[in-house]
Amino acid sequence: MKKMTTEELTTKVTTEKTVKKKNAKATQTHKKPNANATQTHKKPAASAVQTQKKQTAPSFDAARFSDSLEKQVKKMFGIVPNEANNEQMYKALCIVIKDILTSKRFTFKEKMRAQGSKQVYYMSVEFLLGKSLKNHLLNLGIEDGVKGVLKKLGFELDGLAEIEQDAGLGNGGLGRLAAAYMDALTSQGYAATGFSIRYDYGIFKQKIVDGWQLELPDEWLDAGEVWLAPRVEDTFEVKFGGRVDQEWVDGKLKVCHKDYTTVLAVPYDMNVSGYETSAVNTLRLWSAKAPVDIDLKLFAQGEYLKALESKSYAESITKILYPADNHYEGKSLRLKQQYFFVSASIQSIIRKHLKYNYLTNLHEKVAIHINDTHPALCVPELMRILLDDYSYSWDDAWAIVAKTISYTNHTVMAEALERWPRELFRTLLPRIFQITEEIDRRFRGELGAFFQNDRNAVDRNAIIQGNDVYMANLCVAAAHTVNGVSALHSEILKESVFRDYYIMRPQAFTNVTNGITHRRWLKLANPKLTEFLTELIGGGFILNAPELKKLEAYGDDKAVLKKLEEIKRGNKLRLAKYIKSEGGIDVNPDAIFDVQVKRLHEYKRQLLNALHILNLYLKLKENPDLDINPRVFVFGAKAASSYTMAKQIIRLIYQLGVLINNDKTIKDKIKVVFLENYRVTLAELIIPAANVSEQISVAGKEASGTGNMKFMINGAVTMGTMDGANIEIYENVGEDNIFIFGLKAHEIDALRHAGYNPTYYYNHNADLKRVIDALNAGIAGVSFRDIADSLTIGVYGKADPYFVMADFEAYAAAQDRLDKVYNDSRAFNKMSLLNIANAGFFAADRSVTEYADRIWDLKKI
Ligand code: 26Q
Repeated sequence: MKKMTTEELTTKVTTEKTVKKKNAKATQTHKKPNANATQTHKKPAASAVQTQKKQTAPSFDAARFSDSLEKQVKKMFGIVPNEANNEQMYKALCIVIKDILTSKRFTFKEKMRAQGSKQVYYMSVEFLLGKSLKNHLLNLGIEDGVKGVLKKLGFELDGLAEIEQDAGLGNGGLGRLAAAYMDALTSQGYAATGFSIRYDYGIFKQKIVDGWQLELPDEWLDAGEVWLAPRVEDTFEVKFGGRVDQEWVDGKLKVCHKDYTTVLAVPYDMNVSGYETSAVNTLRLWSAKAPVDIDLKLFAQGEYLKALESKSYAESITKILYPADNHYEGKSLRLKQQYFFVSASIQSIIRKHLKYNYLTNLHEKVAIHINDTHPALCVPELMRILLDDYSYSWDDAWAIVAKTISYTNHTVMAEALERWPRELFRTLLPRIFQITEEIDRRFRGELGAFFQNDRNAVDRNAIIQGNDVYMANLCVAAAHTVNGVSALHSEILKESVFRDYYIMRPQAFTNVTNGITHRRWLKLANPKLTEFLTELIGGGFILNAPELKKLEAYGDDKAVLKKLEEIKRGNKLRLAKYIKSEGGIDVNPDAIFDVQVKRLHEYKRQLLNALHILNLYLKLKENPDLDINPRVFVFGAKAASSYTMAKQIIRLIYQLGVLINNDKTIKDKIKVVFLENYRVTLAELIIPAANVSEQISVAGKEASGTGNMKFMINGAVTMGTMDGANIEIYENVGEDNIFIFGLKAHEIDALRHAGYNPTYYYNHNADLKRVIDALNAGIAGVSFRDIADSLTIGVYGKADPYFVMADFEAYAAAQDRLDKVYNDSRAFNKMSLLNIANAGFFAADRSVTEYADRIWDLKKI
């Protein structure tokens, strides 16, 4: 097969989408509701009134709710509501909401049972949920009602909601996506269960001290445990270590796993609510527990530490979330975590299925989805149960597995692909390893047959290669469908990462572009904007995001544009207050708020942003009257604890703040703010306040990105490269409403191929040279020679592996363009409006519907 160039890839993606968009435009029927828009948004449309009414569900019974709350306070704390403090009221309120959801869940389960419906099981080591209280109230449509009840009792909902801590059971994009999909699946009325780990400690709390990142433990359970319901009766055993023998049992040769260590998996269930639906789904989190707390025999012999060993072995498994994102490390505890939650989940799926069904029809009732390779052990674990516990033949078992499991890939970066050392795997999971070896043996046979015994083709695609087990290969070999998370990413998978597999089985590959929970990012995070949109175009977009398109009709309406600007300014003021109270920095709400918030990684190129800021600063020093709009550069990012360069980049941004924010000579033209402990809740404050969304990864590396979508729907304009979902944002919003710069994926490949020389740019761009020299000389007294070296000569290996130097000039030019456009506030506001209007495609509701239709074969209940 002819290899497509990445250039063709980008153009292919682009043209396909353009055609689709043109068609969509052609069939678009809605018209601008009223020519006199100033009037229009004063007089709410009839549909808006309806939606607003719907918001406080007619079924809300304030007296009953108040009564339940009172009873709960009494039961939990033995007091009456006006004796309760905020913490007590918060906990009681959460329990009342949890009970409402649980009773809805009963009804929903009955419906599912009656319909014998198929379910999807979404397996993910991360679910980055954020806060739940307000989200449940929004979904149940009782926010206003509950506010009223609390008021009467002398409490403020907002005050109570602040007590909740983020459930940070994830690092970033992949974890947030899993949470978004549970919400969307539920809102769409699909039956879905999420499976993951009940980490005692979520993603660390970040403190910045003198520019250094410090990591503190995140004890989310203190305020988060109220949402969990232990289901001790559904505890399962998970077996580690030991050896595998074969024994004759009842005339049959049986596999016997012996001398293993048992860990108990105890489930804690969380309700997942959806918007205006009778559906309530479950997120099941497994916690590890030892079968006995203490070994009495050893204790009696005086072996006190040994007597406690099994307890600490077990409990370490679900103690903490690994804080690394897009980086693989072969830690045995991590492998234990993966097998632990996978084994418990698969056992639980099978037990439930067998209540009403036979195993042979598993795929008719069950779809198992693997979120990245972390749950890949689902494959051998399901095989193990079918073979060892239910005596299936290999071929029959494999047929079931292959029809049931699907897999999403989230990265093409080599350092993020999981590869477990064979010996570690074999010792920790001897039976699972045997099965994996057999899968590999048979798969090698298939590869050999297909590639006519081309040894290289077999070796490079096998599951076990040398001393390593390649988890992505295991997933692709087993899954009936493999998908990428944006159009470009899915093309790259087919053309490079999984090229041979694609040639073998093209029908197995597809794309599902990521989506976001637009209700959280609009209605919860930006209520003023939501209210205004509802006045203009009705509230239909809340359930059906593509209706945002109706907003296009107001693109030239001065009053609407002005109002949008006012709302944005209000959100900027809210953020400015936070910046002042957290960091003591004064920022001007009339400046451009230019934001880059996401995990810190070199490929995401926060460094490119920092170099541009430094460049601007040096220009301002030369000419304090430089004609630019005032700008506030806002950053938020956690770095993996062992990622030295990432931490150094945080320090650079911090030092830029020290240098720039205190320099009176530049007349407050620019400010730099690094907000510590970026998390979902902080994103809800920052994103609605952004004018500019920085999405500047090196092309070909960001699988999709989802922050880009959250900014877009909140009216920020993207400054971005042609990478991941930026390409689809570009397609949807049109080239005039986005700032695109830099090398395309195929150009990056070509440059890499030709031999990339970053010092060329140093020598040929005077601005860049000055910036790099300044890093060497020091920023506010701290030298950043290591960063400068990494860009020019290379510290560990190649210099500038993410092409910062190559894209610098184009980036600076795009920033200049943006600054010029901002001079015309109407033009900029129109861009902002068109971004909101065209963000509908990026709703998770659309993504999960695609998964349901094209991958899981799932019907709404
Ligand atoms: C693996 C093994 C050992 C330790 C850690 C890991 C690990 C953990 C987390 C590897 C990767 C992750 C997370 C990856 C991630 O968040 N990827 C992002 O997924 C988003 C949702 O699809 C995309 O939008 C982003 O582009 C992608 O970077």
